[in-house]
Amino acid sequence: MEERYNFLNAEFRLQKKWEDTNAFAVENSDKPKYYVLEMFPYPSGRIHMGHVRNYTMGDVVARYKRLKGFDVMHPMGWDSFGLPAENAAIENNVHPAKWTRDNIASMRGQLKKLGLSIDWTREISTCEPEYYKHEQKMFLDFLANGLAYRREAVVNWDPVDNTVLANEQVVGGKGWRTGATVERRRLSQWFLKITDFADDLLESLQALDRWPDKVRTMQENWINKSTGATVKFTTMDKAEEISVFTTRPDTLFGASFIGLSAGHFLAEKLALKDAACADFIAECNAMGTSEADMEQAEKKGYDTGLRVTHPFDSTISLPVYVANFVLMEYGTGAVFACPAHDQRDLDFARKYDLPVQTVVLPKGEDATTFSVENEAYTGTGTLFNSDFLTGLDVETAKAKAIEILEKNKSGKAETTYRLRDWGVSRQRYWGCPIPVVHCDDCGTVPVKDADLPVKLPDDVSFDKPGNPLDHHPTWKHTSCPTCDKDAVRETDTFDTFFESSWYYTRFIDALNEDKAFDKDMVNKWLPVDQYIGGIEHAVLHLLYARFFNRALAKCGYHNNEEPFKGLFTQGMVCHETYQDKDGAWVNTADIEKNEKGTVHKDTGEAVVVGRSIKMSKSKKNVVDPEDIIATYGADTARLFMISDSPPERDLEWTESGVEGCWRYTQRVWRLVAESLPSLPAQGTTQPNTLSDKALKLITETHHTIRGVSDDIEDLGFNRAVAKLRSLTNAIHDAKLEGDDTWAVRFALESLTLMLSPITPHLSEEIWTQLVGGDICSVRYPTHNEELLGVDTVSVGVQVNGKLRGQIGVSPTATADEMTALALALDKVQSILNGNEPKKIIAIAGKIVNIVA
Ligand code: ANZ
Ligand code: ZN
Repeated sequence: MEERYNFLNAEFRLQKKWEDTNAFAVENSDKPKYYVLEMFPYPSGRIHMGHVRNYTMGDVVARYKRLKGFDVMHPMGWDSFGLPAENAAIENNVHPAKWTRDNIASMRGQLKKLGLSIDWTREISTCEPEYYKHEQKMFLDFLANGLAYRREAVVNWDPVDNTVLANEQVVGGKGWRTGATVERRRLSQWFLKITDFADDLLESLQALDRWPDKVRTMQENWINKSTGATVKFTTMDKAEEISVFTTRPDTLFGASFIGLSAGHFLAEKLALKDAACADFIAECNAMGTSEADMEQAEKKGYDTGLRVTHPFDSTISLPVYVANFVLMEYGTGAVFACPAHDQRDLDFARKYDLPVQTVVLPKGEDATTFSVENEAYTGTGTLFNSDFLTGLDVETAKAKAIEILEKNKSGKAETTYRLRDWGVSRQRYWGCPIPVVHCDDCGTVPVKDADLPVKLPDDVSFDKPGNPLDHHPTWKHTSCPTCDKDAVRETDTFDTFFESSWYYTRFIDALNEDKAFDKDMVNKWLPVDQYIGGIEHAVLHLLYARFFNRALAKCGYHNNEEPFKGLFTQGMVCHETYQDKDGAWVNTADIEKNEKGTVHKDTGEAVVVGRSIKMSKSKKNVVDPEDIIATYGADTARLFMISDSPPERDLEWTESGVEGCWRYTQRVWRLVAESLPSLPAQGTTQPNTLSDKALKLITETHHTIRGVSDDIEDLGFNRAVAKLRSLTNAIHDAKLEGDDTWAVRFALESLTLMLSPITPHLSEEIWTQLVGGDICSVRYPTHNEELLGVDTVSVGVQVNGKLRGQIGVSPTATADEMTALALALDKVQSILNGNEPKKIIAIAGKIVNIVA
């Protein structure tokens, strides 16, 4: 064996071999299946460290499961529709299709350099008609099954991208991509009936026990089921009826006004005759549409002059305001306000000098003195000042109020969700055309199956603002599928979340030309066993996909409902930031650290070192994965991506960390190279007599096998790496000779196999020398429970003198090994928060004390 490991040679050669033999093709055998998937990338042009981390984690799982005897599906594709391609077309005069395909080609090359064990025969790109024709068919099936519909709606309009945004794409009143303040418009839009599944989507979260709690909570809050009542208020002249949704019917006796949203039909009706009302509505419409905006904006209203009668007492009348804090798309778009017990209502009432009547008395308060000034009381208590509800607790009063409302026919129990139907129409070119035609006589007519796909035209121009499909001279002119008269195509395209809602299903049968996929194959392969991606998709993509999969099941496509059995959201990759004396960001690549400190490598000028934050182009703190792979090799990059921090946490990129990983790979190689000449032949049976030292090494190896398997099953990659490093030290330190080298071979073979999901090139090279044959066809080592029994001791880990955890180690574990395990504990990592410990005191077999 050569003395040094030449990664350049090995990685290039092995990647070519894997590619030529399609080494990671799905077998479709009778082995148990395992489907591991990372969220597929948008083809922006270059991969970044976030991708490297994400795909490394998935690949470790994929390779591990293969060694464990599973038939593994690990595919890759491109989420390739979307606005950046159109923006590139506008800015650089390149066709979106060309821009996208070129980017895919370069990113594919970059991903291959990582040595990912992907079945590339399943590669898909969502912007190709071979992909999107199937989703056009799905849409037609949704239409036929009542899961898609068109209606006029108040929409979020992004004035920069000139398109509609879904509620999920409006963040703090701004477009999620452009940051522009979103406006409201009324447009006819296509919707998917996600609300049909609201209860199921909510209830089923309970069973997703391999999802992070925070993602489940976010979805729960997004769906936000509210139980309460709708209450009807009639104007004094009985001409109009206003229905409101409330979760607090118990507080009806504290009502002081009715609030209409600016988009409420009655508000619009009044505006026709009342110019001041119209002005106020226009003012509301210029404001952001999100709840956060409404929450923050100063409460404002317009008194319409209308008065309604109280449903419980016809002698009470209430004024009707148009109010800027009432949302159009929630409940009924109208509220009754009880200022004493709702903060928004209180702010409004104080501003317009409306009555504030308390009706819920907190425990321990006196009814004669309790009052509300500027802070509403929203807690529980006993009803008072409330006629027949007086004396009841809040829950009982709610039920009683509903009972009376139902009896009087002035209201009824009601459940509402915050979740809205998913608006999927976008006024953009680079998306999947919505396969319908508008006919003057027949209305909206679906395109015939036989005429799918409705392909995007290639010859488009971007010289006018707005939708190029709409401007195209001929594309939209067609004939009606029903009556054959001249008709016009829908020129809107689907929201690109449409494509990502089912791509994981297409991978299962990616080459099927006739249909989206074979039902039996999908029934076998779904759900995805382990899905890995960013937390930013917690409510958008992950909720849409859960819905879409259910909708497909309902249309008979397959029998699976929940698409992702296990979900893991990885942390971000961060790096220090640098600024020059004028505050301008300095590229990480231009930095040099020398005896003068941190300086610009060309000018020698000192730079200010800033906080470590998520790598981003705007802060210029990115490290290009390709540079790292070229300098250190893919295995080092992979190892570093998973070894330093728990995978759900942010990872701080440091040059020294990468170098440490590189040295470790060299160390493993050297250990094997130096041991090999004295090892017994491969397959030799265990000698009858082994020294205690050798037996200890065997036991420790079994411990490591068990620990590393458990860690990888739990996605605790950093802990697994710590154990592997510790075993490497143990092999080195054992210095075994003669018959005892049997134990060294056993330990080295096990180590190589355990490392192979993480550093596949290095491991395969070592395996060839150590054993021979194909490492991919070998099974993961199994531990022998009998050998483990008594042989661990539990050692306490202290940080700054406080006990923070326990590690299980062999009684012979060295201080260094214990330290490595202690540092890998989540608790310890979180206390260190990315900083190096100031001091570590470890006493073998007793304790590890870390000074942070
Ligand atoms: C009267 C009331 C009295 C309310 C009280 C609260 C406290 P969740 O829990 O989020 O579902 N609401 C209803 N529709 C609304 C709309 N379109 N825009 C803004 N607010 C709306 O919230 C339900 C409560 O939010 C409802 O209960 C209603 O105010 C308000 F002491 O009705 B409540
Ligand atoms: Zn027609």
